[in-house]
Amino acid sequence: MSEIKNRRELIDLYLNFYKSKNHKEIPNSSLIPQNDPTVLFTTAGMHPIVPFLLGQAHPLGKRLCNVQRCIRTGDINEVGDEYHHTFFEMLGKWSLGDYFKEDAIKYTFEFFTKELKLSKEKIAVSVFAGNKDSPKDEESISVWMSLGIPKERITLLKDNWWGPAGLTGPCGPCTEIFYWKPKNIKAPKKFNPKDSRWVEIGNDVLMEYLKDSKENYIPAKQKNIDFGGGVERILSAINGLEDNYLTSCFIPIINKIEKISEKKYGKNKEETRSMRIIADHIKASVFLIADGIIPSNVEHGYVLRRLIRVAIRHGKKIGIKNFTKEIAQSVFSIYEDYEILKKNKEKILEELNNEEDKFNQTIEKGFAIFNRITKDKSEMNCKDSFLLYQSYGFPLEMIEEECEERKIKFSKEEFERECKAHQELSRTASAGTFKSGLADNSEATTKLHTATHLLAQALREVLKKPDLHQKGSNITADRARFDFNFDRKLTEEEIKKIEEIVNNKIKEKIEIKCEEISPLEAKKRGAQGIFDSKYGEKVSVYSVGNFSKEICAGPHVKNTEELGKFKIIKEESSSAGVRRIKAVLE
Ligand code: ALA
Repeated sequence: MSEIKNRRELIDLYLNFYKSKNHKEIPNSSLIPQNDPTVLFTTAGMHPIVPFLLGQAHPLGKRLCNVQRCIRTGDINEVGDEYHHTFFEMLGKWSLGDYFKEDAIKYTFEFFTKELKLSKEKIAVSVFAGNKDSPKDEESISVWMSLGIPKERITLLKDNWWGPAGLTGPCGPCTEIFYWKPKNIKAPKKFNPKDSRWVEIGNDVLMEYLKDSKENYIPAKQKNIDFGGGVERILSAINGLEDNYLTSCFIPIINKIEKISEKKYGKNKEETRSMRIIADHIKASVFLIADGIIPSNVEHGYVLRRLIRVAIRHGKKIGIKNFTKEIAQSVFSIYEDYEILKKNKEKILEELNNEEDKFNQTIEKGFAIFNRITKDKSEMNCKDSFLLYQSYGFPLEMIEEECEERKIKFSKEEFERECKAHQELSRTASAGTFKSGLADNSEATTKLHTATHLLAQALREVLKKPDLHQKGSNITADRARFDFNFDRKLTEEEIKKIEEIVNNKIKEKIEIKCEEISPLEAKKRGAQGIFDSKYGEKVSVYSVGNFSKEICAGPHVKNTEELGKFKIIKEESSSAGVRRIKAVLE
């Protein structure tokens, strides 16, 4: 087995291997995707190359490789165990319509067994089992067998499928490679993917399909390979470690936390969990600030704020305060190869410090109120806890923890009920403001709002652009203005067709439904919009029959028949790559 301990050594070995197979290295891009507003963050190496996966020629050719920084907020609540992270690095390789399954699998196998010298006896793989959209992947099975992987180490899985990363785009079955981690226990003959001692170290996505906005899987003209392998996991596997936080990707941070908290990592379960959360979240925050994000209450900035604040909360649990800057220094020491960290060092430290100060003040104020409202009480009522949370920004987790410590009764269910009641109240209130503020015209605006949903879907269909989305919108009582990503003037014929589709939907008298679901569920159901902006929270998804489904705050009419007649009055350029439509309802 390889002696590699350092992440950069692993990355260099990987890149050199693929360069020797005629791959060209592409840059490690920003964590903020440049051309894809349906996702907040770069979650895999393939994000920046979607246009090339779709057929555009890449200036560096058909074989690419890189290491890409990634953020996944999807399992943020899992962070705290041995192997979940929000920030990680992904090794990637791509074939853009060049080699396919056989070579992809052979390269992957060669890298792991020859370069990293992993024993074949400890390798297992999974292959796509087939479903209604795509058949069982027989070819991958025979390639793995030709490489000497026995049948009982090849498992067929229905969910061996990857992508698309956003709502639509390239995707396909995948084949994953697993490694048996324990050093002193022999790998079982038969592979059981549920046994967590088998750890996934790489994934070859065999991109044969394009998913459209109607959930159809269309065979792609260009078949691609998209490989991804997590640096932290691979390092941990090749070093026989049961815990990614013990690899060189984390150990300097963990050591720093140990030093300032005077606590030992691994000794106490809860404290170890807090240390991991601090290490992960501060690392992710450092990289986000380097990529231009600052803490705020919306979108990327909101995620950053949450990461920093959760880290601070866990700092409190292990008895440390004003630590984010110091932890950040240890992040710099691990990632010295990132120019972007060097360049933005001062800014990163300043932003972390500011946010920590702000949050400390919030907590201080919150504690004063907390003490006042719980004085001589054995119970915290839901109105008070809601006030603390909503008006003073005191985190719910802290309310729970403080109540527990002081033996004050607190019901999370009642708190959540109160939250919900309040949400409904404020919704009604804002609908009220809406009505009175716009006097007689509120109805007109509501109608135009619904019409823009129909317009967006009609545009997608007529322009055959499933990834078309809203770039901006402004609605007055007289007209709707809708900006979208498209790079040429629409023809008269296209405009006519769009109007016709919208008007047909109006005639069909379709009911508009609203559901409150999680962003993840919204994504699963194919809704348009931004998904992981406020993880954990519910979003409103408005559906117009099967025609349109969008995350939106509303308000909307109840049935399309209320809309009247839809007409486009202007189509013009708004900015580079963005067109603007003005439309009315007559
Ligand atoms: N894009 C693939 C993944 O993230 C390789 O697993």
